[in-house]
Amino acid sequence: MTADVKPVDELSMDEARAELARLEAAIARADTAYHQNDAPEISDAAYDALKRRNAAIEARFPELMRADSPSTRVGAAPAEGFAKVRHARRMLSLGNAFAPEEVAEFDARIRRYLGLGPDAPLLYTAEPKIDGLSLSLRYEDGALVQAATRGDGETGENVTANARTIADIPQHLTDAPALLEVRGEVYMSHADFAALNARQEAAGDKRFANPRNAAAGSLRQLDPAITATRPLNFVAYGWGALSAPLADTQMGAIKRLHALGFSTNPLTRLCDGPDQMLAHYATIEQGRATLGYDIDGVVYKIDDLALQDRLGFRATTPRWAIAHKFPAELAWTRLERIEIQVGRTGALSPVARLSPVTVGGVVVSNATLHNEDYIAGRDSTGNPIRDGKDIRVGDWVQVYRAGDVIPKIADVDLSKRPDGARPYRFPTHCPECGSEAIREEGDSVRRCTGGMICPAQAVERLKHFVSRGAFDIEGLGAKQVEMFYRDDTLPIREPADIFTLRARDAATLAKLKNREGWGAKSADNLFAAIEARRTIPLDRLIYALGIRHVGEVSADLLARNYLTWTAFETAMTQATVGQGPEWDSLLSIDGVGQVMATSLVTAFHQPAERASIDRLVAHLNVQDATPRGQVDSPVAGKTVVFTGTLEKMTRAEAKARAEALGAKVAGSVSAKTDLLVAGPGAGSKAKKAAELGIETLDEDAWLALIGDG
Ligand code: 9MJ
Repeated sequence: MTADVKPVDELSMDEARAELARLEAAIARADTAYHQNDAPEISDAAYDALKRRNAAIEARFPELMRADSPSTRVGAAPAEGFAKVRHARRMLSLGNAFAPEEVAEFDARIRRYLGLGPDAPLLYTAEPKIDGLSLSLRYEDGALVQAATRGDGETGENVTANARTIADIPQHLTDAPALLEVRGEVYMSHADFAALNARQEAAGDKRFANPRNAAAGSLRQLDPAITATRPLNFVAYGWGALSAPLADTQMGAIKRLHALGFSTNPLTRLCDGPDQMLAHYATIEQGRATLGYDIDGVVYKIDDLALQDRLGFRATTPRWAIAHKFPAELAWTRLERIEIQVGRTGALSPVARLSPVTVGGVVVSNATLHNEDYIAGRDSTGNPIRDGKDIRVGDWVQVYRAGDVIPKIADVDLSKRPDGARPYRFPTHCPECGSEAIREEGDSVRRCTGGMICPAQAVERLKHFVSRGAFDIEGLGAKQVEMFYRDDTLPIREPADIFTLRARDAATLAKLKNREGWGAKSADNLFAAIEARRTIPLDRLIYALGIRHVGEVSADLLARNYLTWTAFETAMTQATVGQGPEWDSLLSIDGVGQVMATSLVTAFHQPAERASIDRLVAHLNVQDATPRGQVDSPVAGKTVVFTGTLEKMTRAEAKARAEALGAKVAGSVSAKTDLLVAGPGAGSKAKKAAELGIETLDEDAWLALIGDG
């Protein structure tokens, strides 16, 4: 800006509008030069002046602020990342099927759940499964207000400014429900991918491995000006929160989305059962090479939306849809060596280091070898796999990968086995701490017995502790945790140490602030991020403990069942594996089985582990959980027992409905039962409930109570 520029106060509306357009173009040009071409055309000070002038004019004329204004962009701060967005309705992933029998089983499972006979009509949609990344677009009163990636399904990244640059994404809708979240896939066509890579190469930038990576890399650009130069497509296939239904059927809803201006997949078909679904799968698979974009399977969905609603969800996937994946892609390469990684629970995992090879467009140099039986050519029950062929260092092996999963080894070419290759000897001691590694009866995995003294286990536990679903401490990721673990002046050896970091003596802290790559500001930011996590929801804490078999979903179940840390901790302390009321009550939680329950109780009774948990919790303020399901339903928190024949729904559906409304469903009547729902033929349970004075309803009264009557 030069000195003769008019002060903002003196600008007319038209002058302001014209200048904003000029500024927007100048800033976009500077962004591209800086971020994309790595060749800045103006100084940082001149760039800042443009942004400040833009912001000052917008402040005086807010009505002129454009949706794509440079001030909504984060391009100037590339290190900060995206803001997080909590999805109004979870973004789910799909369960997988690989064989035709699994598709038939999917249909049978749905019929069982809904209580439909094998001949009752049941329609499905079948559509290509695009291999891109999912995106949720939120429209309010027809205007696009937010775009978010899936993330972990609950929380994604706010990529609104970037999504606005995609031509397939309408900025405005007419005749749309007041609130509409449209979900679909962002992807890049083969032709655009090839052209982008050619441009990258010409500019000396890195090439993308495949169209999906290119699409993800382009959408997750901190600078929307770069996204704008990337040829991205969007296809709509679903929806999230809605103020009014789109249609009665999946097919109808897709047509409605199309009418609203979204691209939808023209290969979507209505099928009357597994035979037609498999026929359409075959058609799509045959046409796969000429589609012009990557797909990795076919998605089947129940067409009737009322049935989708009744079917609902399992932990992370809908019951009403499944992805039928194409067979995995294969390639041959040489096994260079086998390395053993030690995980957070002490599991010794063998990893194949391979001569790099391209499998389905991705360069693969590692594959999992699962466990020692797998290397030896047998499964966990001792039966041969790969016709009993073992895997040896130096062998030619066939690698395959399906979708996102870690590559695996499918086969060995014995004709190419080098002379003198020896069977692999699985270590009997931990390669990290030297402790004995043992294999318990019935376990396919050998585990290090070093526990807390094993540095590999301790570091992996810490990495888990700070991971996304756990404490998720900004600035303290896997890399930093490794550094702190190995640091002798300012060590973090267990989770509690994270919360004492700041309280250590001043001289030690000064060392952190002077350390290379740290500086006073990043150290202060880290302390602030740690402070922010001293208050932690119960489910995150349970998950963060890293107890075997307790994942995020289970941690959430446990939290919603016990509600407070004290209740949870007391129950785990008082429980004995295999007996007693605390044990029974733990097992009565739907989703908690013997294996998880044993693992939990054992962890709380292991003195070193227990002491470490206690040291941690002393530093925390644990937030109570809310009970499962809807808290405001008339049956929330009640224990319900179903007995006799239900006529309007199957037992499985009744149980899932009740649980979704916050009720606990038990198998037998006891003093803790609040309600008995008795259909015709109810026997001893109805009698016992009458003796105990427990309220008993018939099926219709139950449906009326929960609002389904
Ligand atoms: C893809 N990737 O093409 C779904 N998808 O539906 C289609 N993904 C989906 N549907 C529910 N066509 C969750 C994911």
